[in-house]
Amino acid sequence: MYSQGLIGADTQTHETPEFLEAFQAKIDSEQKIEANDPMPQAYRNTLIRMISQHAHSEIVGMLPEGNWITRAPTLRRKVALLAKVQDEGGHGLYLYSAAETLGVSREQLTDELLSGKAKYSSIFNYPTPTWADIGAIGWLVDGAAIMNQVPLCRCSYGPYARAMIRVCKEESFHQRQGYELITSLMQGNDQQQAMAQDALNRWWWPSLMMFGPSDTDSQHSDQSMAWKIKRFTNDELRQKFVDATVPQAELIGLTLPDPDLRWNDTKNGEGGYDFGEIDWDEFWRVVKGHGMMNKDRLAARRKAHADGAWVREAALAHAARHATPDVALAS
Ligand code: FAQ
Repeated sequence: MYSQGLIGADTQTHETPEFLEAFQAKIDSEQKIEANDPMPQAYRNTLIRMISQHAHSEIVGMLPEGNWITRAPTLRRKVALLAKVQDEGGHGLYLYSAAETLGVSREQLTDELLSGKAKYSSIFNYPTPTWADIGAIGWLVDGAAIMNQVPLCRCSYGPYARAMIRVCKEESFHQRQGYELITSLMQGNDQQQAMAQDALNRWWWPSLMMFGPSDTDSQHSDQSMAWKIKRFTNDELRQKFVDATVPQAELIGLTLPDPDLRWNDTKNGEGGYDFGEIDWDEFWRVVKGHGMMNKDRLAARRKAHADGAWVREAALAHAARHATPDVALAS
């Protein structure tokens, strides 16, 4: 359980059955819960867990693409990539701020990431060895992120829902730049086309894993759906992503690396793609810290934090100086 900071400390509740019933009725009538509203401790903890994991994902998620900023093939590509990676950093900051409204401090969240205690999305533990990976990330990873995050704009917790609106607008640009990049490679020579196909082969399954465990194994979905934090289950969103992405791949001549993929007219009553079994052992291995890049990602974040120590010290010294009128006047 997260310790409470100052914000939210006066919103501790006695969770009587009447209180819980009234809270659920508020959720059911689609009213937003705001930072200073009373809320069950379990609702607060779920949001802190989910929003902070999301914030960490955005920050760690800058690393795989950041790897290519100095090697982008043209100035135009470099400008787009720089803007995208910077956007992801911004998303992390909005999300840490949204988590702070629940009474947890940014320092605590940062410590949990750097100590390896906190989770972040499995997808960012895969390497980016070729330029085509940048296209695949924008197209698939941001595409999956949008599928998951558009419903979060209707999350019952107001500060998270509002942060998601801007995040989704930016993710939409990211997805388009990725798909456009992959499309350009597919219009290029044999080697470029092979590079695009190889990137799709490596990113397809990890992108499907981003949506989390299947509904039968998801621990939190039922309660989060009842609280209208999540609006769709993990499997529902994964299916929507597959249905939207397969035609995009086919349009530009790419082949999905799944022999079991085929259109099924009767799926879920409205048609959809059947697809192969996800390698859940791989998913849990990566989530538990044993993916290809977990150690490098954490090492990079720890180094960035240590290198930034002087900035934090200078900012705090500046704030302290200006918070003391006598010192400010004397200077
Ligand atoms: N990786 O019971 P559920 C992005 C954990 S942002 C690692 O189903 P829940 C933008 C889960 O935390 C990507 N762990 O959990 C970008 C839980 O563990 P816990 C991040 C995972 O919360 C693009 C356990 O498994 N997006 O890509 C993963 O109901 C490009 C059981 O799972 C968000 O965070 C995973 N993939 O559903 C940035 C969106 N999946 O906490 C840079 C908000 C599950 O009990 C470049 N989050 N786990 O220890 C969500 O929608 C949900 O939290 C889910 C998981 C869907 C991720």
